[in-house]
Amino acid sequence: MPTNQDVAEKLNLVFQLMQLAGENRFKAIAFDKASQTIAGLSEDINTFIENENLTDIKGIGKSIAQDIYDYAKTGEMPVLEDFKKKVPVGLIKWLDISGLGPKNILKIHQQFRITEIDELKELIDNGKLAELPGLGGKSAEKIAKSIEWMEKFDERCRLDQATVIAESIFESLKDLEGVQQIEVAGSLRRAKETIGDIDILIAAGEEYIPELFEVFTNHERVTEILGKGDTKSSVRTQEGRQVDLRIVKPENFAAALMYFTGSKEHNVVMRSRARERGMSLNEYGLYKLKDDGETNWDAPQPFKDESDIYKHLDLNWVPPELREDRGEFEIYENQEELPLVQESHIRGVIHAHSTWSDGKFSIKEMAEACIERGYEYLGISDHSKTAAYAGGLSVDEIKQQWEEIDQLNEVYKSEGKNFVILKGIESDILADGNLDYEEDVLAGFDFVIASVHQTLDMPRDKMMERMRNAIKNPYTRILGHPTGRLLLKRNGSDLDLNELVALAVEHNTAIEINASPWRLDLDWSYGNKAKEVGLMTSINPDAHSIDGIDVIKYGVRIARKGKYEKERVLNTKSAEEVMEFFRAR
Ligand code: DGT
Ligand code: CA
Ligand code: CA
Ligand code: ZN
Repeated sequence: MPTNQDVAEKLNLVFQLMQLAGENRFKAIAFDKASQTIAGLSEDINTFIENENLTDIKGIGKSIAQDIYDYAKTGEMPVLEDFKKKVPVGLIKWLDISGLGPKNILKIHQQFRITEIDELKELIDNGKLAELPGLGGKSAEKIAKSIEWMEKFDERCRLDQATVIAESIFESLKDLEGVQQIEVAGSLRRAKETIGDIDILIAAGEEYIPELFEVFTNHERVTEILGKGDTKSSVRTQEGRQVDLRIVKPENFAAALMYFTGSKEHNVVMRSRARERGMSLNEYGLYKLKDDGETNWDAPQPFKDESDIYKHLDLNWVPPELREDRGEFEIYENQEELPLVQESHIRGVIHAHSTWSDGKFSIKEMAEACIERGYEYLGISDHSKTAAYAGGLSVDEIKQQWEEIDQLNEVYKSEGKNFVILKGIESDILADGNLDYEEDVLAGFDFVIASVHQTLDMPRDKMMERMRNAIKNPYTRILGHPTGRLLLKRNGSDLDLNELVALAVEHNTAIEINASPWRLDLDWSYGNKAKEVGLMTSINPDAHSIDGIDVIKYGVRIARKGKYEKERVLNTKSAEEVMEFFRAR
């Protein structure tokens, strides 16, 4: 019996090979989407296979369903075998080489019969690639450079890394002459947890383009110019990130912004909504369709911003974070907006470490940093005793810490400050799901965050059992970083997160969105389930330093992406309301 992962991988392979084979883009994207859906599916795919109801899963059409049935029955997926005959699997890696599109990859392969990147490097070194018609020495050099970079740097980076780079380039461009509008687009505007390349879009008159590109390619972060055309220029920064700058005519800006914000999946639905309404949507605008179904470029539909374009398609404006084709169309067809959480709603900090365990600053210093930032409370949660490597607290130390917190709170009170420190702990979830202290100790905290820090790789059923016990524990008020993943470094525990979300609601426990850009855990993609069952979350910085408090902004973006309304974010509430939630058990 195939696992969900097996099926997802096979479908992804089809997607990649289709790209290489120059197959119709929509067809290819359908496989990509089906693959992602199944990888994120909480139920066992075999249940659907046995019941022959795969098409009940959103994003799985009839034909892909058939491919999966065939695969389950025979161990082979005919569509995949077909494409494997057309293009060798080894070429997939080549798709990551910037400056080398699927067409050229296939051409090189057919000419030289090679499939490995090492062989490609050899071809470049001995000058053979440059002799291939249509390529030349310049391209060969560029490809060599790309390979070098690719091997040196990961293909994606974290949200915070991309944000820092994008902000500095954005700042250097935004006030230049001729810039009428400027926005970051792509996955960064959508707040994906990892970013491939950074996309920036400018509206400017044609006469300004050369100078704008000049400034862009001379930015201090830029180490290499990957491409420079009439309207698009790409660079590599010293961090190894690619940044694309596109400059469009002011009248095309809104359509281009929508197009380059994506996601691809969102765009596909938008385009089909346009066609259903006799229109064609592209990166330039919205146009009437001619009788033969072609775009009538002489019949543009008026719009001044993204919102107008959505209106034409009977939708309200969709916040960029939600543009993933995960239910946003149903929502914004009917609703003006969702009351999503915003950074300005956050009133306090929950989940922070101090020098009592592995934090860099004292409780007082952390508290002062919170006050400076306008927060009304700080929920200190140092590590518990089992986390000895992280300076976990003994029962004695806990008592001393409580005294310190009481004293500090006295001072704030006498000074008339609207600020309070809450006594928490980040208790390890032990292997059997128990918390780390006896009941009488646990009862003394204002709140307990329960987190797994060791043995993350138990089999799914064992891990679920462990989590279930932790959630059922009446002292658990927040489940911390549920999967334990470290983005681009380590996969998290194997868990049924949909079930976990439901369990948390059943036991009136919150699950945090750990705002550390390494984690962003709980993942936003469980937001639909969370919304359905009414999960309470808390956007927690897991701060180990003062700077560490400021990652809350990434957590907010991920929470928005997960469709969390302000109401369902614990730390948008007052200290009293938060305490009420902690006590309600
Ligand atoms: P990334 O860079 O991998 O983190 O993800 P994105 O979403 O930024 O992707 P990117 O940079 O390749 O393209 C930016 C946006 O442009 C993408 O979200 C949607 C749009 N776009 C690019 N290529 C296509 C395409 O082939 N079809 C459609 N529908 N949209 C595309
Ligand atoms: Ca991008
Ligand atoms: Ca891009
Ligand atoms: Zn932790």
